[in-house]
Amino acid sequence: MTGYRIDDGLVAEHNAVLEAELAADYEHLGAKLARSGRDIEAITAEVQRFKVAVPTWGVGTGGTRFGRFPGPGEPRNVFEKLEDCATIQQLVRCAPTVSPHFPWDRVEDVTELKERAQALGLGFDAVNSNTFQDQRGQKLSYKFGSLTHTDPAVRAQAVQHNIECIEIGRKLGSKALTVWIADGANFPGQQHLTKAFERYLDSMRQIYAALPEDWSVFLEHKLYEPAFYTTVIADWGSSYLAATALGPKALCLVDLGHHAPNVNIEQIVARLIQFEKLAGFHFNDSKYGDDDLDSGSIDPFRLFLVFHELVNAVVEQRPGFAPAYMMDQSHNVTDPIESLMSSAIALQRAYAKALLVDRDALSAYQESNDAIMALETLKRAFETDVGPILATARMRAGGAIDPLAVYRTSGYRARKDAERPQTPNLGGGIV
Ligand code: AOS
Ligand code: ZN
Ligand code: ZN
Repeated sequence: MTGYRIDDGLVAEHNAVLEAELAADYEHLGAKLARSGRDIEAITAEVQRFKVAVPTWGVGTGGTRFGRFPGPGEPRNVFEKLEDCATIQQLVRCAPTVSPHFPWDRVEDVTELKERAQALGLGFDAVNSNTFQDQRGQKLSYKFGSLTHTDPAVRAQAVQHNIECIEIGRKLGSKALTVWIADGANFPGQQHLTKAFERYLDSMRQIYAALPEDWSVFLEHKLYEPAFYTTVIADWGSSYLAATALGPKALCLVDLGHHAPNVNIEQIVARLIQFEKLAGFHFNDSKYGDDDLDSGSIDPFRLFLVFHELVNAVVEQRPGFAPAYMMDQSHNVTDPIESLMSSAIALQRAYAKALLVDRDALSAYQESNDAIMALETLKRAFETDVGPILATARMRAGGAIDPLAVYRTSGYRARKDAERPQTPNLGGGIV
């Protein structure tokens, strides 16, 4: 049974009030861009093509190891999570797929899950496995690792779980499995660094062998946490080595928060594109570590620089370039739906600005070593207010000019609070 949905009439009503003003802003921006040979319509059409997946766990309030403070009307199961994802898509129109997680989203009937998603207009993106926690009734513990555990029986259990995820994903119409493992060590000497990596490769080979023909496996690296001395797949180097050893279906996934502070992520992205190993992204933002803050909330310029590399790849027609985009954020103090909507728009914003870069000029400045003008060229694009493009793209796709305003006016959260009496444990909050 589907609960309350925002009436499309409310979206239309809101848009009607804002439409004239938006048209004027759009026209003004169009004229401005035209002066430098840019066609606003082409940019808007391109922005409309940009899509990002919502992780099912993202619509619940996140948490830290110190606590979780659930908000009202949180989804209590995957079906309710789908409703919230559909609401995000209804208003922003660039998030038509969800990325499920198992076992958090485990259901009796996978076909029902697929059908319920379809009925809400949603598809499925990469499937996420979980061997970083012990589940109730689980035979062997992952306390000391999963795919890299010293005990072959634990490794076999973890491999089996990943294969089950592939099976579920197949039924859902997904095309990729994302593997993030927490395996590592907290103390020097605790783990034989080379043997742990060998065990990882051995386990991943078995998972790789279970991939359907048209599937990929995304290897997600992370510097630290929960292991604090060493993590087996800590960086893009380890990820790249593993992906290369495994074969063409294995690709490296970049979660923006999974690097040491100030690491040049756009350079990592450029390298992975160059060597055809970029799987895609888990978008978020951070000030310190794996903060999982909203995309673009801390360092929008860095996000823009990442998108600049992505647009370069398209313009330069880099082979095998087809990255998967997902948001991986933990919403601790905001309404997750609001955060995800504004984050999706922040990604579109970075993309639109990257599309505005005068690449011919930039290339000439690079060739002549004109550092200041090269930077200016990027800054000119970054500093352009592309808001009218984003709002127009949304409106043309049937979404809201001002998604937050429509969402708040609708009273969606209060309606869900009434519909979804809470049980204490939502599960899956900490990402
Ligand atoms: C963990 O830090 C990672 O970001 C994971 O991508 C993810 O949040 C987790 O696997 C949930 O499925
Ligand atoms: Zn992630
Ligand atoms: Zn993370």
